[in-house]
Amino acid sequence: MSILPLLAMVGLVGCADSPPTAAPTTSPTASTESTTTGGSAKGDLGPPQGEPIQAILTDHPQVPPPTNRSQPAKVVVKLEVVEKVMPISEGVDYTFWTFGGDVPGDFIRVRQGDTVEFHLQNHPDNKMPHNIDLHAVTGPGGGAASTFTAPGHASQFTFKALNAGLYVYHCATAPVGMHIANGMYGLILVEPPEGLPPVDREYYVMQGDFYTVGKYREKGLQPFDMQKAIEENASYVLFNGSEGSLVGDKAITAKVGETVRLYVGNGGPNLVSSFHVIGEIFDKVFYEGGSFSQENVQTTLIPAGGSAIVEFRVEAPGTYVLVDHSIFRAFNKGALGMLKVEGGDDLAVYSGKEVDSVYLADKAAPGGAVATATAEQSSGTLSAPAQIAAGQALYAGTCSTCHQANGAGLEGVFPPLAASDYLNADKTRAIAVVVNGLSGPVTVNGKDYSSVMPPMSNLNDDEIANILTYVYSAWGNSGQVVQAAEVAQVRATTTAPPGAAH
Ligand code: HEC
Ligand SMILES: [Cu+2]
Repeated sequence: MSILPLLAMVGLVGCADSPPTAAPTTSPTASTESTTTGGSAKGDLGPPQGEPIQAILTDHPQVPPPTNRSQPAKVVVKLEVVEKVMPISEGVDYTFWTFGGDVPGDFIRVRQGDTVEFHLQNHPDNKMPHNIDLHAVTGPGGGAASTFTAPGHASQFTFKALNAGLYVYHCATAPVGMHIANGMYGLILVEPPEGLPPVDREYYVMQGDFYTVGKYREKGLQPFDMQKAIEENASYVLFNGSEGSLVGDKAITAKVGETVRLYVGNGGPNLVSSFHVIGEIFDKVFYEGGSFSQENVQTTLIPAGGSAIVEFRVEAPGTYVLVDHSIFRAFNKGALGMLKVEGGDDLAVYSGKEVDSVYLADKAAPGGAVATATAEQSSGTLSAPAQIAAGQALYAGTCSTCHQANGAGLEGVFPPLAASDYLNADKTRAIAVVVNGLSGPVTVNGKDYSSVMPPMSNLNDDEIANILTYVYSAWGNSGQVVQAAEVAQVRATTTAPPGAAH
């Protein structure tokens, strides 16, 4: 049937006086034809066969192997809740509450019709009671009421996985929002009985939003901020629980010509993800983690407490960047990951330079230098070399976009920082330029510029101190050292232009 008569039918249903209960796509015939895997009524495939199976659980970004079974089984899942401090960004720590010791929690993979015996253990060192609500469960609370577990205790309940799909699980202990915001979520895949078509690579990526008392990248141990969470004013939006968890040598990988399947979840607690891979088109998206797929998708919406399965073939080598295309989240809150594809160029598909370091700014190379500088600063031993190393990492991308990697600037547009008389003459003035920006006529090394440098309001005092210390140490400059306290002083005594972030 072509789409036109179908639309006409929908129109008729809408116009008729009869109650609009049976739209074409939900009529019994339509659902039997089109959803071979769907529907809870079809999910009871009989009693479990054979010996119980211990579920293989994986940490992100890995996914357990396909179940490869043709019979329903009893599958035993043991998940331990662990509360622990881990980095949320370089030099920033956060007390996460986790299912299995990491955020997102362990990936669980079962087959439709399986009977799942679920054990939830709450580590004795924990402070909070926890439970679990699996969206794959048919039953009140998704298991939450049966699994309420105090520290040092364990609970058990059993459910039959009646519906195929990719489901979120999360803690549902009051205050629910806080438990989720602290990282208590993960994914459970219920394969259709015939399994999913084989692909070369499968990965587990899950987004979440985080709320800290300090600003984005403000160093040290950052407590949860309830008010920001209520206002949905996220400090971080992250893939796999920490900034940089899928960047550099932690990027996911594939080879040219391979097919990739991403199981993408969104734990929330608040934000909906506009999931996009820069430079790829999703050949197929099982939107909302359900049984239907859509083809040729650029960006897919993933609701909080929801998921999507995206599939694509990689045709050209390079770095593909995973983002939430609500794009400030990617470049200013951390929602950025990488897929590195190796292999020969297919110049017919794509020829030219890679996503470059200017685009990725300091996300391209998290060197650990920033963390070293932060550690030294908090122990009161911050050395100029550590500042320079951290500053160099931050300069790349942040300032180099305009002033160039070698500090030479661009004739008539961006003044040089290399051997700049303007820079070297007045340290306090240089700090003010970075904090508040600069516009209007300025003369550098005898050449006039009249342009605009926006305030670098994405940088905090430490970062500006380290960048300027690096700049002063490089390219024939004066070698002065800039302390965070000096930046704070300038910030306190000058006025930022309207619209600058603070
Ligand atoms: C978006 C482009 C851009 C970025 C990014 C940028 N600047 Fe600038 N910068 C300029 C422009 C343009 C001027 C000159 C403004 C004018 O003409 O009034 C300038 C001027 C300066 C000056 C004074 C003139 C000189 O050359 O000594 C300093 C110092 C400086 N920038 C440092 C930095 C540092 C450090 C960073 C990174 C934290 C940075 N800038 C990022 C565009 C930029
Ligand atoms: Cu909890």
